[in-house]
Amino acid sequence: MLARFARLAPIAVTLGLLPGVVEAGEPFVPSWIKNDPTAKSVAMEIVADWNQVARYAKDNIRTDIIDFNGYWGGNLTIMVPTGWSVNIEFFNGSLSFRHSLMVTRVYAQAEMPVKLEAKDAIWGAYTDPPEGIYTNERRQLTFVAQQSGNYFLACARQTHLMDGHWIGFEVRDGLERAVAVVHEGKFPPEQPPGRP
Ligand SMILES: [Cu+2]
Repeated sequence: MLARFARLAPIAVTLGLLPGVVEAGEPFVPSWIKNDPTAKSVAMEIVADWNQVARYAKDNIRTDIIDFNGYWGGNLTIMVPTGWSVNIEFFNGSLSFRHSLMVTRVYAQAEMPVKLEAKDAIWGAYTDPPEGIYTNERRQLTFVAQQSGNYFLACARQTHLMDGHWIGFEVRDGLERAVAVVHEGKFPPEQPPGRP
C-alpha cells in the first residue's frame, strides 16, 4: 500500500491532479527570518505595506493590495517548529494606513469578520491596539508557538482581513528551523516580488 502510494504520488503531483493543492515553491529562509535552534527561538521582522512604495513607483497609483513583507491573501506561509519562541518586530511601513498583526485561526473568505478583536487572538498574540499602530510605528510581538496546526498572521484593522491583509502561519512538529513558502499559484506574476 505504501509502495503503491509512493509510486503514484509523484505522478499526481506532476500532473497537478491533487485537488486543493496550490502550487508552492521550495521552503526558504528569507533575510527577515533569523533562526536560533539552540535557544529554540526565531526572530522575524514583518513590515506592513512593505511593497507600497514599489507599487507606487510601478503604477503611479495607490495600490489596493495591503501586504506583510510584500505578501498577502495567504500567498506566503511562515512555518515554525512547535514549541519555539517567536519574536516578531512589527513595523508599519504604510504611507497612510494603520495596521496591526494578530495570530488567528484560519478563516474561509466568506466567514471573515469585518474586523478582528483582541478575543480573536490565538495565545493572546496581537499588537496593541487591534485597530492598528500608526505609520512608522513599531511593536514587538512575542509568543510561544505552543500548538501545532494552521493559523493566520492577520491585520485586525477594520476590513483588512477580508481585503487580504493576512499570510499563512503554520506550527509544525519535527521542523528544524523556521522557513517560508511562497504559493506561486496565488501570486500574480505582474506584481513585484515579496521581500527576499
Ligand atoms: Cu492592515
